[in-house]
Amino acid sequence: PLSRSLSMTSLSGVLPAWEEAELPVEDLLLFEVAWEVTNKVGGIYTVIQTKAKITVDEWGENYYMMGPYFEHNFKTQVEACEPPNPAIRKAMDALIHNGCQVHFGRWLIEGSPFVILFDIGSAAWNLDRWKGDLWETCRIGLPYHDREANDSLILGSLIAWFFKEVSWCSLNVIGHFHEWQAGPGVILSRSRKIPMATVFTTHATLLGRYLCAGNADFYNNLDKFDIDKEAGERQIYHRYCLERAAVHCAHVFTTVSQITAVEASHMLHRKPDVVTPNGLNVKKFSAMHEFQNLHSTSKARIQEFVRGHFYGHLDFNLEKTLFFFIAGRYEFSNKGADIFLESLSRLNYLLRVRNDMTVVVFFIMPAKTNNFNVESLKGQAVRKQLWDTAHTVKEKFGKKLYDALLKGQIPDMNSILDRDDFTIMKRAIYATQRHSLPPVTTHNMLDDSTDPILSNVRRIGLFNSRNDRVKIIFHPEFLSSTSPLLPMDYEDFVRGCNLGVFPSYYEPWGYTPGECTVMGIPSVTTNLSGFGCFMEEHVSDPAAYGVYIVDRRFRSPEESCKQLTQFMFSFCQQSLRQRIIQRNRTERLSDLLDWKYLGRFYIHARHLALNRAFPDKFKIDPMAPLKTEGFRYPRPYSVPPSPSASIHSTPHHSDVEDDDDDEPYDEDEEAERDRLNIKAPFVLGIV
Ligand code: 1S3
Repeated sequence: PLSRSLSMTSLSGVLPAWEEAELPVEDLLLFEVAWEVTNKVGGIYTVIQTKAKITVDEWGENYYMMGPYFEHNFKTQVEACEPPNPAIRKAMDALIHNGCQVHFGRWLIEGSPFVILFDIGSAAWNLDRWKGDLWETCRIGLPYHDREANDSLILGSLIAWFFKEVSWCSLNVIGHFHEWQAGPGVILSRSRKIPMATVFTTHATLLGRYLCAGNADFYNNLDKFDIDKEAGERQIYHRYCLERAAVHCAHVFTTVSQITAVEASHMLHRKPDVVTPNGLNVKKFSAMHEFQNLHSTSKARIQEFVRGHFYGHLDFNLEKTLFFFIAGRYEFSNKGADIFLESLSRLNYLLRVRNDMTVVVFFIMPAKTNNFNVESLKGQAVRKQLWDTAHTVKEKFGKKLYDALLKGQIPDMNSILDRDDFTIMKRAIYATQRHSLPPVTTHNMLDDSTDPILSNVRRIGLFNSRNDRVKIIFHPEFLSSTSPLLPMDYEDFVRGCNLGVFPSYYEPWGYTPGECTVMGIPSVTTNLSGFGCFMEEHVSDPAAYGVYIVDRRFRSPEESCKQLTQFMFSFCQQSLRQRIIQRNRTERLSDLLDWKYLGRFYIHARHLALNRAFPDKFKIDPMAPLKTEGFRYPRPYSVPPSPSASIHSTPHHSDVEDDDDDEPYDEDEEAERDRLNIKAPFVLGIV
């Protein structure tokens, strides 16, 4: 049945339950439009892909996603089928009979949502006419050389046409559009007065991204920018006009975080109606500490890689080595790689003089390369050879030992290995000699001399030399389980690391630290990222839960560097047991990031849009606050109450030092006490 109650129960017993008026979804059709439907470009793909399950659970066969058709994506991700609803079939046919190709199927992801994909190429012959329509409608002109903007107009024109055809059916329609590329769809649908409710969500403003990348003191000057001039100077004025027009055309405007809501108010001149934070599709393991075991297995695989990469220079103790990483789109300063490197050089100094830990830091950011470099591949080959040699000698040794024991003798240990065995072993050891330092990058970089990460590594001198306690590995390609070098997919890699470091300057939401959190891996974020602000708002003492928030808003870059260095150094000072306890705490926050909880903001945005589009039919009190009650995760029971402790906020120090970082620690009792210690709820949501 499509009519479902929209009441949501608390997930874990910690989060508040929530009630919202029931919607007759059987009388409605929901369409969600994004350039990244079945088409991975960046973070929006993650949003719609992970959210699909809860939306299908609510809307069933009345939910459709819409985006561009790309043959490869369709063949690899979509199962073609017939639309179950005759109104959809009819609307598709209207376009198809006019020479525009439209494809329908089920996207093979969790929830298996229906997708309607529009072939941009097949409709491109209409471009000039549609550009004219756009100009007539809202005086926005698109230059011929901007392929992305032209494609977005073709997609938007097809979608508005499709909605026009669907509008003949008796069902009410909601269109939810994501990001400026979906902007023409909402602009044209509204200007043609198609009876439908519309929501537009921005995941980053065009100007915000450009201005931040250009080193502007963005957040202190939000009200001072001459936005039209800035857009013109960057040659994105037409895109900016599409974005701003879409924002103002939609019945409801939303964005992903409070900080981007403030940014949008200045850059787009409309205050978002609802903040719709990004969630994840959280998988819970039946065994409570399974994620700790997965950390252990994945860490062992990373250790193997490190053994190979640092062959001949393995003079650090892998049992006292931590793995840190940064990952994402390669926007050097927006993603905070600049202050990360600076802080690493300071951490290197601190570890050399005050600690016996080593930190291996991975940079996973795609850049232009010419494949893996020989030295990195050789490292793994040498490791494999040493492993084979050890295995051969072990087999021989074991057989001789076994034979001796069968005869009731203890073998002479001095002669159990013969000269040949020693020769094999010596040759294997000689093969590990190297005359260069372990490489900083795993690939041949095309722009080696100008690459920002490598240039800064040269400046701070972190070359993986023997006395460096911070080692750098730059992997300028996304990870894959089929890689010959580091055969792990991203999720397994994250699970094996100790700390994700994401000190972003421009980050409307930022999925990377959230992904760490749901896997129980601590991370560093900032108060300029939507995720960091969200955690600051909903968690008392986030650092105690393994979410370290660097202040990049009210401090100078130098002060932020100092704070980041301190976070990392304190992390290195934790005992093995403390790290285990902290991972348990980190994982406990995952319910807060689950779409099962955060999906309520999307539901609210849709209700508001229906009310604004069809006020007689869908009544809500527009002045009433969002009926979702937020709350604050309490400080973990065992953390000392003094606020000064929150910087370090590691679990309470234990006198007992475990030898095994990976031994699960049963924290049930502590978790229960934390659950009971819930503070008074407060309202969140509407900006
Ligand atoms: C944007 O992708 P990005 O990495 O370019 O959208 C993401 C999804 O909402 C968001 O997490 C991210 O901060 C934005 O920057």
